[in-house]
Amino acid sequence: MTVKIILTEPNKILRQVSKPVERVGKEEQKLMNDMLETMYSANGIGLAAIQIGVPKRIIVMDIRKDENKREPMFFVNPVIKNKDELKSTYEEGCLSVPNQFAEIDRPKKCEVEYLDYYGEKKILKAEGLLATCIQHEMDHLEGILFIDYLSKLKKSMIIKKLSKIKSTRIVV
Ligand code: GNR
Ligand code: NI
Repeated sequence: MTVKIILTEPNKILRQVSKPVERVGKEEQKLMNDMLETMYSANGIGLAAIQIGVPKRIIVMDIRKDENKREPMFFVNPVIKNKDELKSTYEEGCLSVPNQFAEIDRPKKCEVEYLDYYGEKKILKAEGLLATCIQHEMDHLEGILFIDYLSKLKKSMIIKKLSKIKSTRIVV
């Protein structure tokens, strides 16, 4: 497993729409392992492949903060089936928008259909942080970042700050 460099805003690659995976093979599994390693080493709870520069519809997540109790989740070609009318607000951050946080409203619950690490079809009912995180990650697959939901002023202030530092960050 390899720790990869996480791309950060305003890197244009993050705005690409990721492509569906045709088959979950060795290459995809290796990518998922690298993504997981990269996510853990950056202390994130989720990571989309595009964040390490690969435009495939693949997400890894582990919303448990406890290092001793890891529960990695893998999502290939995820599709949201049901979105709750009810919204919930969560203070979001993003490894591609370092050190910036904002409250974002998203559907409180959702159902996700996806392929797992072994290419098997699964359905997950998510709520709370899990629902927030999966929706945040699925936005990455469409080239969307949480700052896109903020006012023009707030968004441009964040991009201005980030533009001053290097556009890539080495994750140790
Ligand atoms: O590590 C992360 N934490 C987080 C907190 C609230 C809402 C979403 C997230 S996802 C983020 C990792 C990341 O950027 N994934 O794309
Ligand atoms: Ni993110």
